[in-house]
Amino acid sequence: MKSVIRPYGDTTGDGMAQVSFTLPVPHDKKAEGAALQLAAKMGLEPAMLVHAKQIGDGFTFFVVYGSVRHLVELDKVQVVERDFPLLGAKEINTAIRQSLRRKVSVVGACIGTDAHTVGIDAILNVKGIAGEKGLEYYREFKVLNMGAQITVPELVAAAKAEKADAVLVSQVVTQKDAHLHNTREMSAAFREALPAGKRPVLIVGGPRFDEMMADELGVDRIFGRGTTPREVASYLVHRLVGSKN
Ligand code: B12
Repeated sequence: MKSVIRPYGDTTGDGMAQVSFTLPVPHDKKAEGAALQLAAKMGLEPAMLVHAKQIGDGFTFFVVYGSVRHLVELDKVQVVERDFPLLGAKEINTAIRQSLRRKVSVVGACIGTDAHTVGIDAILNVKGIAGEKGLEYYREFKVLNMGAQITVPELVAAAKAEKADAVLVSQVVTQKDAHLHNTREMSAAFREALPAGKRPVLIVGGPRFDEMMADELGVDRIFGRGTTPREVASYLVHRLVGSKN
C-alpha cells in the first residue's frame, strides 16, 4: 500500500474533496462568493459550488467541491486498534462463569441532557444491532439500562447499589463539547466516590468521540461509530477476566 495518499474524485490522486458548511447570511450571489472564498482559504482550489440552500432566515447551507494539495502520510496515522480477541457468545459466557463464578454487573445510561438512547440500547438491550444481540442476551451479564438524561450522581449511586463491574455511558450530542464535559464530570465523580481497586471499568461511546482520548477523559475505553455488542462484551471479558487467566 502507498504510504502517501491524496483524496480522489474524478481521477486517482486529483485531490478532490467535498465539504459542507453554513454561513450566517441570506442566500444570494454574494453569499455564494463568500462560500467560494472560504473554500479557497480552506485549501480547496479551484472549488465549485455544488449546492446552496437558505435554511431559515439569514442562514445558507453550502456544499463545495474542489481540489486540495494536502497529502495524508499513512505511516503517521494513529488509531486505537482492537487489542483483545473478538469472542462468541458461548466463549464470553463460559469465560465469565469459569473465572468470576458470578455474573458481570453492568450499568448503562445517557448522561447530562442527552436523550439519544438508540446507541446504548443497541449495546445493552436484547434486540441489539446489525443482527447481534445486546448484553442483556448474555446469560452471564446482569444489565441495568437507566435510559436517558441521567445525572452523574444518579449514575454513581446506581453503580454502587448494583456493585457494577462496568459503567457504560453514551454521549451523542457534541454541541459545545457537551460529550467531553459530561464524560470528564462522570469519570471525576467515580474517582471521588470509589477507591482505585473498587472502581468499575468506565466506558463511553458515541459516534463523534475520538477513540484516542480515553486517558485524557479519565475512562478506560472509548467506542465509536458502528460498535457492536459483541465487541463490548469481548472487551469486558478481556478487562475483567483476562487478567485472572
Ligand atoms: C434519532 C435521533 C434523535 C431522536 C433520539 C431518540 C432516541 N430515543 O434516541 C430525537 C428525535 C429525540 C432527537 C432529538 C435531538 N437531536 Co437527534 N438525532 C437522531 C439521529 C437522527 C439518529 C441517532 C441514532 O439513533 N443513531 C443510531 C445509533 C445506533 O447510532 P449511535 O448513537 O452512533 O450508536 C452507535 C455507536 O456510536 C456506539 N455507541 C453509542 N453510544 C454508546 C455507548 C457505549 C457505552 C458504547 C460501548 C457504544 C456506544 O454504538 C452504537 C451502535 O453501533 C441523529 C442523526 C444521525 N443520523 O446520526 C440526530 C442527531 C444526533 N441529533 C441531533 C440534535 C441536534 C438533536 C436535538 C438537540 C434537536 C433539537 N434541536 O431538539 C435533540 C436533542 C435531544 C436531547 N435532549 O438529547 C444532532 C447532534 C448534533 C451535534 N453536533 O451534537 C444529530 C447529529 C442530527 C444533526 N445532524 O444535526 N434526535
